[in-house]
Amino acid sequence: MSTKVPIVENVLKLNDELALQNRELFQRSGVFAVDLIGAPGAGKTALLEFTLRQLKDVINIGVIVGDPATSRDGDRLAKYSRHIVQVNTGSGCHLDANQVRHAMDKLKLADLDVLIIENVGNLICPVSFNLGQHCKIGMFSVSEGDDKAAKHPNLVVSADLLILNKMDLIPYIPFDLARFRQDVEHLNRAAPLLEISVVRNQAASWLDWLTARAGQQKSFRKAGKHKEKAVARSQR
Ligand SMILES: Nc1nc2c(ncn2[C@@H]2O[C@H](COP(=O)(O)OP(=O)(O)OP(=O)(O)O)[C@@H](O)[C@H]2O)c(=O)[nH]1
Ligand SMILES: [Mg+2]
Repeated sequence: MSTKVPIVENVLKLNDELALQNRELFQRSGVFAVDLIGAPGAGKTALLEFTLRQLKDVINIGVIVGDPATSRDGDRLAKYSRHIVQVNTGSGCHLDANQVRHAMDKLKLADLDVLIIENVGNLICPVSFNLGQHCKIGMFSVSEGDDKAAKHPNLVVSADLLILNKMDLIPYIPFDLARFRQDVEHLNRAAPLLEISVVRNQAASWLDWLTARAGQQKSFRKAGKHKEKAVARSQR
């Protein structure tokens, strides 16, 4: 009877410890890491294809992509970057810190500015598992219906950035945009909400956000390195 809750707690505790190690590796490599969470079909991989295409001469992006059974997303992304690792989770409904750690072993972090982790399509399970990322992104799309932010408050509350994709479909399907915006604002005023359409290549706000955050991470690392050198000099 009493074993059930402690087992779940232990799993999350172990995951948190591994996530901390992942975070240290990201910090040391100066890599800005994001966890992209959204429902199946929200357009996560489409957004990453667009991003890799648009930013290929600007920043080096690696992707770890989680999927229960196929390498299809990884194959799509491999057309645009050699820094792609596909993780099959089988019956698992989310990626965990250990899977990300193993996938990171297949990447040269030192060559990257940004690592995007496309989580398994799911709005619930991935939210509880810290991967060591700097930012968590919650992605919704118009075709899922305007009630999804309200129905999945844990994702909205914990996200650093929210994306609403498939804005091109607004004229064709019932979607109360004002209500969706209101639900998001009610749950999380701090996270920006970016309304985009990947198929129309209308996602400049996302590219701006990503490049700005990647730049901040790089300067943070440079400042850290200067500080380390200054401390080493003062100890000589
Ligand atoms: N209309 C429209 N369709 C889009 C847009 N972005 C993506 N799609 C389509 O949505 C479908 C799902 O896109 P994916 O990128 O595979 O979605 P995903 O979130 O990666 O899905 P999973 O990996 O299965 O969770 C594809 O048919 C895309 O072409 C968009 O902005 N507008
Ligand atoms: Mg995908």
